[in-house]
Amino acid sequence: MSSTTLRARALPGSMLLAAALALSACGGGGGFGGTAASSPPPGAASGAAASGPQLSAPPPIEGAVVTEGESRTIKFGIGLAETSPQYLSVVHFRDVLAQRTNGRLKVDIFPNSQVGDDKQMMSALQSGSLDMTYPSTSPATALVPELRLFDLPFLFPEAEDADKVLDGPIGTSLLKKFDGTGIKALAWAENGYRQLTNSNKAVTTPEDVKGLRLRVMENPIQVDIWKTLGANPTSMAFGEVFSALEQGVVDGQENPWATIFSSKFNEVQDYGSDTRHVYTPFIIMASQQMFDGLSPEDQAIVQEAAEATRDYDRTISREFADYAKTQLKAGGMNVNDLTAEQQAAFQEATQPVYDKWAPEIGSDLVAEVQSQIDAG
Ligand code: KDG
Repeated sequence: MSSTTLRARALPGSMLLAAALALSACGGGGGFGGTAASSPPPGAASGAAASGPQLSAPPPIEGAVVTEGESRTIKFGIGLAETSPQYLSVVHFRDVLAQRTNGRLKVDIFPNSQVGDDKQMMSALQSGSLDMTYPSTSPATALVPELRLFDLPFLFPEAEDADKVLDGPIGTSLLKKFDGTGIKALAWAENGYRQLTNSNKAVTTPEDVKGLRLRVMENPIQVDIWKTLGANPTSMAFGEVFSALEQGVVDGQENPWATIFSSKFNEVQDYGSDTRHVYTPFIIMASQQMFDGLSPEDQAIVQEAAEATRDYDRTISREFADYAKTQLKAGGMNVNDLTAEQQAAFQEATQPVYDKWAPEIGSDLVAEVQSQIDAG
């Protein structure tokens, strides 16, 4: 056995709050410069509805209102659909800015990768042609290699372990590593635990993965995880995943249940396995050019709005996860959990990935994260 001990194992906690919300799937516009998605009507998050996920309403918006200052519309692109927790949290971001600036700062939201994939949107921030985006950490590792930390399999036993690391000195220092890249990294948020789907068979053991053609995020550790398990991984931008599954270019993919449901992958995938093999954070980020052009007062408001977005996203992401999994099963997807022993077999089988990449990422950083997790 390698020097690195097996990470702490934990059975997934699963909670689900229940109030009622209809998630409006508003149509998005065309390419960039097209019409921004119309957001759910204000207050929709707290409205009762006959069906739909039961999510907490956004918290009350607090903080001083700054009336004086420039007016502008912030162009905010994301990869996920309007029915995703990510989108709803950007709606909250929009509402916080509107209230705290008395309507001066507006936000046009462009979902569904319509203004580009994660990498394209990040380079648009660097050039100043897009103002904000909210990608997974995995495609951002070319800019900040230390973010590969979050591609390590089975690193965080529970989401609260991730919160502790991300909201502490380690997370703060990782956000600062974007300084000088043309991107202002404002806050973390939650994409969530990744689950495996495919169109061939139920997966309960590493053996079942052998030979599966899988789409993975554009990141060498993601490729390595599935190669190590005997699959045939292909890196691909998120916006191409649905059609690749539909056309049989790949057999499967891996994403949180919320994404699998909100992006309708169940329409082209028959099997889902609760593997929880990686916890992926999101990063809420702005163009440095845009951010530097704001007054100090408006910079503070954008920063505080991003932190409010983080908090709300985490709340509804965790509420939505169990709802999405339940809906996928009800809709006919063959969804299986893994026993603790089965999950341990995946953790054991991916230990070589952890052992290979931890020193590359930084043994001290990985050890510091591990000790924070172990400290409970
Ligand atoms: O907006 C985020 C998406 O573009 C993407 O990062 C989601 O986890 C994701 C994936 O699989 O690419």
